[in-house]
Amino acid sequence: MYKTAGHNKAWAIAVGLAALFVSTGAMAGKDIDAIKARGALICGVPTGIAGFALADSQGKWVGLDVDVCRGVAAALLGDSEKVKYVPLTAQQRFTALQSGEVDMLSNNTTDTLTRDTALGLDFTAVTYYDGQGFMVNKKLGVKSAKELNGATVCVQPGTTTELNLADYFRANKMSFKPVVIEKVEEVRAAFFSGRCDVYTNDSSSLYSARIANVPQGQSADDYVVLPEIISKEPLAPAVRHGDNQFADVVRWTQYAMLETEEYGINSKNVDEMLKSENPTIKRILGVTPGMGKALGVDEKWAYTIVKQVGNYGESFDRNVGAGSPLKIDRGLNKLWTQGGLQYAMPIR
Ligand SMILES: N[C@@H](CCC(=O)N[C@@H](CS)C(=O)NCC(=O)O)C(=O)O
Repeated sequence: MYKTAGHNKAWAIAVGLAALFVSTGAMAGKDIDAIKARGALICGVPTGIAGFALADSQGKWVGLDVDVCRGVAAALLGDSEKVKYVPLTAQQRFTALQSGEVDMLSNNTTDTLTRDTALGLDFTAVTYYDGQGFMVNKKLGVKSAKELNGATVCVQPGTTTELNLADYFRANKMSFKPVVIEKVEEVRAAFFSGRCDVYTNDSSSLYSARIANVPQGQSADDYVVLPEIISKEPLAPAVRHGDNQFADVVRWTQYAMLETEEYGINSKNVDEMLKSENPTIKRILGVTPGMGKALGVDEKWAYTIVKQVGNYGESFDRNVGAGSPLKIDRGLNKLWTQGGLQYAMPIR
C-alpha cells in the first residue's frame, strides 16, 4: 500500500514535470509572437533624459534605457535598430504598458511591491541601482537635506519620488510645499527658473538635469546635489505580468550584457572572442549551442547584443559614465567582481 502510493506520487510528479517542460519549451510568448510579426519591439522610454533616453537632432534615440530596448531587439529580431520608441512621462507609463500600447518599459522605473503585484507588471533585472536625492541652488547655502524645512520642492507625479519625499519630511518632522509638474522638461525648467528651492528625483536624473538642462547664463556649478540618498531606487525594465517567455528574454538580455563584461567580451573584440577556448565564453556566444534554444531565440543572441549594443560597461561608460558628459561614477553599478551590485545569473 505504502509502496503503491509512493509510486503513484512519483509518477504524478514526473507527468507534471514533463507537461511543464513541454509547455514552456514549445510555446513562444504572445508578446514575442506579436513583436516578431510586426518586425519591431515597441519600447516605452522617458520623454527626454540625457544619458538615459534622448532623441538627437536626427530623431535617433540614445541612452542607457534605450540600449536595453536595443539589446532586446538584437536578441529577438537580430537587429538592435528594430525598435519603435514611445516617449512616456512617469505618469503615463503604466497605463501604456497595461493597455498594450508598448511591449515593455525601459523608463527609469523603480521595482516596487505594489507595481509588481497590483499593477499587473513584472520587473526583470535591475539595469541601474539608483537612490533618491535633492538638488538645490548653491546660493541657498544649504549643505544637508535636514536643513530643508519649509522648502518648496519640485517633483513629478506618479513616481516613487513623490511618496519618498513625503515620508522623508514626515520622518524628520519637517514640512514642505510640493510643486507637482508632470513633464520632465517642465519640472526642470521650473526648478532652474527658481520656482522651487529643491528638485528631487533619482540622483542619476539630478546629475543629468544639472549637466543637460541648466539654462544659458547659468552653469552646473551653480547647483549642488545634497549628500543624502533617501531611498532605494532599483531601476528595471517592466513587462506585463503573464508572458514569462518575453520576460525571460528581457531579463537575460541584461544578464548577457553583464556577463559579457565580466568575461571581457565587448563590441570591439567579440569576433575574436568567437575563437576562445573558454567554455563559458563559447556558451555565451553560441559557439557551443544550447542557450539560444533554451531561451527561444537565435544561438547568436548574446553575440548580436554585444556586437551591436556593447556590454553593460560600454553602455554605461558611453551614456552616463566617464565617456559621457554626465560622468556618473559606476558606484553600486560596478560588477560584483569590482565591489558593485551588478551580478548576472550564470548563462549555462
Ligand atoms: N524611479 C522613480 C522616478 C521615475 C521618474 O521620476 N522618472 C522621471 C524622471 S527620471 C521621468 O521623467 N520620467 C519620464 C518622463 O517624464 O519623461 C519611479 O519609478 O517612480
